[in-house]
Amino acid sequence: MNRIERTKWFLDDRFGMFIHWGLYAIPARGEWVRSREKMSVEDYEEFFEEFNPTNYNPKEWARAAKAAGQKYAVLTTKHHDGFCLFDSKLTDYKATNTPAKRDLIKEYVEAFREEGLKVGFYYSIIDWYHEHYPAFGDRNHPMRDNEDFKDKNIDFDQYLEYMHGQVRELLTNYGKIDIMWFDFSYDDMTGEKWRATELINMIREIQPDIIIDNRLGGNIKSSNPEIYAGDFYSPEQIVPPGGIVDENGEQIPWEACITLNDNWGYHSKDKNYKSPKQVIRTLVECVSKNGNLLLNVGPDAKGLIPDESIEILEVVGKWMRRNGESIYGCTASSLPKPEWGRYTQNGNKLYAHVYDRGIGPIYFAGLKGKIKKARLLADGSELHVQTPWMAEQYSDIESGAFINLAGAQLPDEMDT
Ligand code: FHN
Repeated sequence: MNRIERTKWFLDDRFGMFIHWGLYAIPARGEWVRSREKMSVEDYEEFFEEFNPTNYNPKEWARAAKAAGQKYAVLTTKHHDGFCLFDSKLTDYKATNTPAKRDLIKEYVEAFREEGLKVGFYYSIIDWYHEHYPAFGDRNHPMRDNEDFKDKNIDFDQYLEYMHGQVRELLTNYGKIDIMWFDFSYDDMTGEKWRATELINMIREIQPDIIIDNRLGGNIKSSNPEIYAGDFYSPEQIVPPGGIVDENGEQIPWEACITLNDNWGYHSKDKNYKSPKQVIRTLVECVSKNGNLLLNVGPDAKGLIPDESIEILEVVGKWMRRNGESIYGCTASSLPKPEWGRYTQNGNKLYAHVYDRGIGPIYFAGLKGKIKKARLLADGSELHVQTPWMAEQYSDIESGAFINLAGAQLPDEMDT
């Protein structure tokens, strides 16, 4: 199966849930808290000793994602702090050894599959806990600066054996997995420094259909990418202005990962949430540029997705129930971006996302005589293709068409 075949479902689904969860939910100051605050192993250990998310019910998470219109999810199996949410046989630093005594990943996979969502694993190739993970390059991770290793006998290959072994565990012990989301290469720590070709060959052997992001390194834009360049590009906290193409101008699958507030992991004081309208327009913008949106939630230490996130997802879901046809299976349109909003397209169906209705009918450049009928997606009501009186006087619009929105209440204007 090639990349086009592997990513077809992904490009149809368009909208997923990212979930950052782990010990860092207890200090509740984001997933980099240990590094940023230079906590000692002992300081951070207390969170390991107390981690017990009594309200963790991934069925609730799955239902929230499904109701929001999300078709897949990616959950952190291990973040940079090295703590494993799964019952790895290669470490004691795992959820089954905390008061939780649960394989949190097993429960996640079962719950999301039961709701019909595809499941993905996020796995950090950076590891601040493993004794043989040193810092490389000038982007030392404060918890592992060279001072820590001056007198220690580091054998990085032992870390790589551990890392590859855990990826094998994850892709062997939990059934079919749809996405492997690695995070992240940097400076000279990229590609074969992770023994990436060997790792990808192993992954493809165990889960041939799985899709993999581009963060093992390698140049996915190259017409002859390294085997570990991945199946999709993973822009973060940005929608690439012109989408993403390779050196031949061919579309590359991509997925923008975006936080709902300013943190990936739970941060109890971060109330800077995006509005539902911002989320919906970001989703439309991604699809209008041939991309996906992976929207993040950071559950708290009890295992609950914050109420603010749930409320946003509920409004997004209400919009998706009316307008999801303009997202799922859609791509960019070949038409130039209209003044009043954005286009998405699916075959001969063109979807007009009208952000600014202006006055009078809205104008569709280049579509004179090409619009057979128009319907308001939100309620299926008929809209009239209507050339306004005197329009012929404006030569620049002679190739255009007009649709009269008079009386139509646009989704943005509805109470969603
Ligand atoms: O350092 C991580 C960060 O904590 C978060 O997981 C994001 C999500 O894509 N990735 C890295 C930053 O690029």
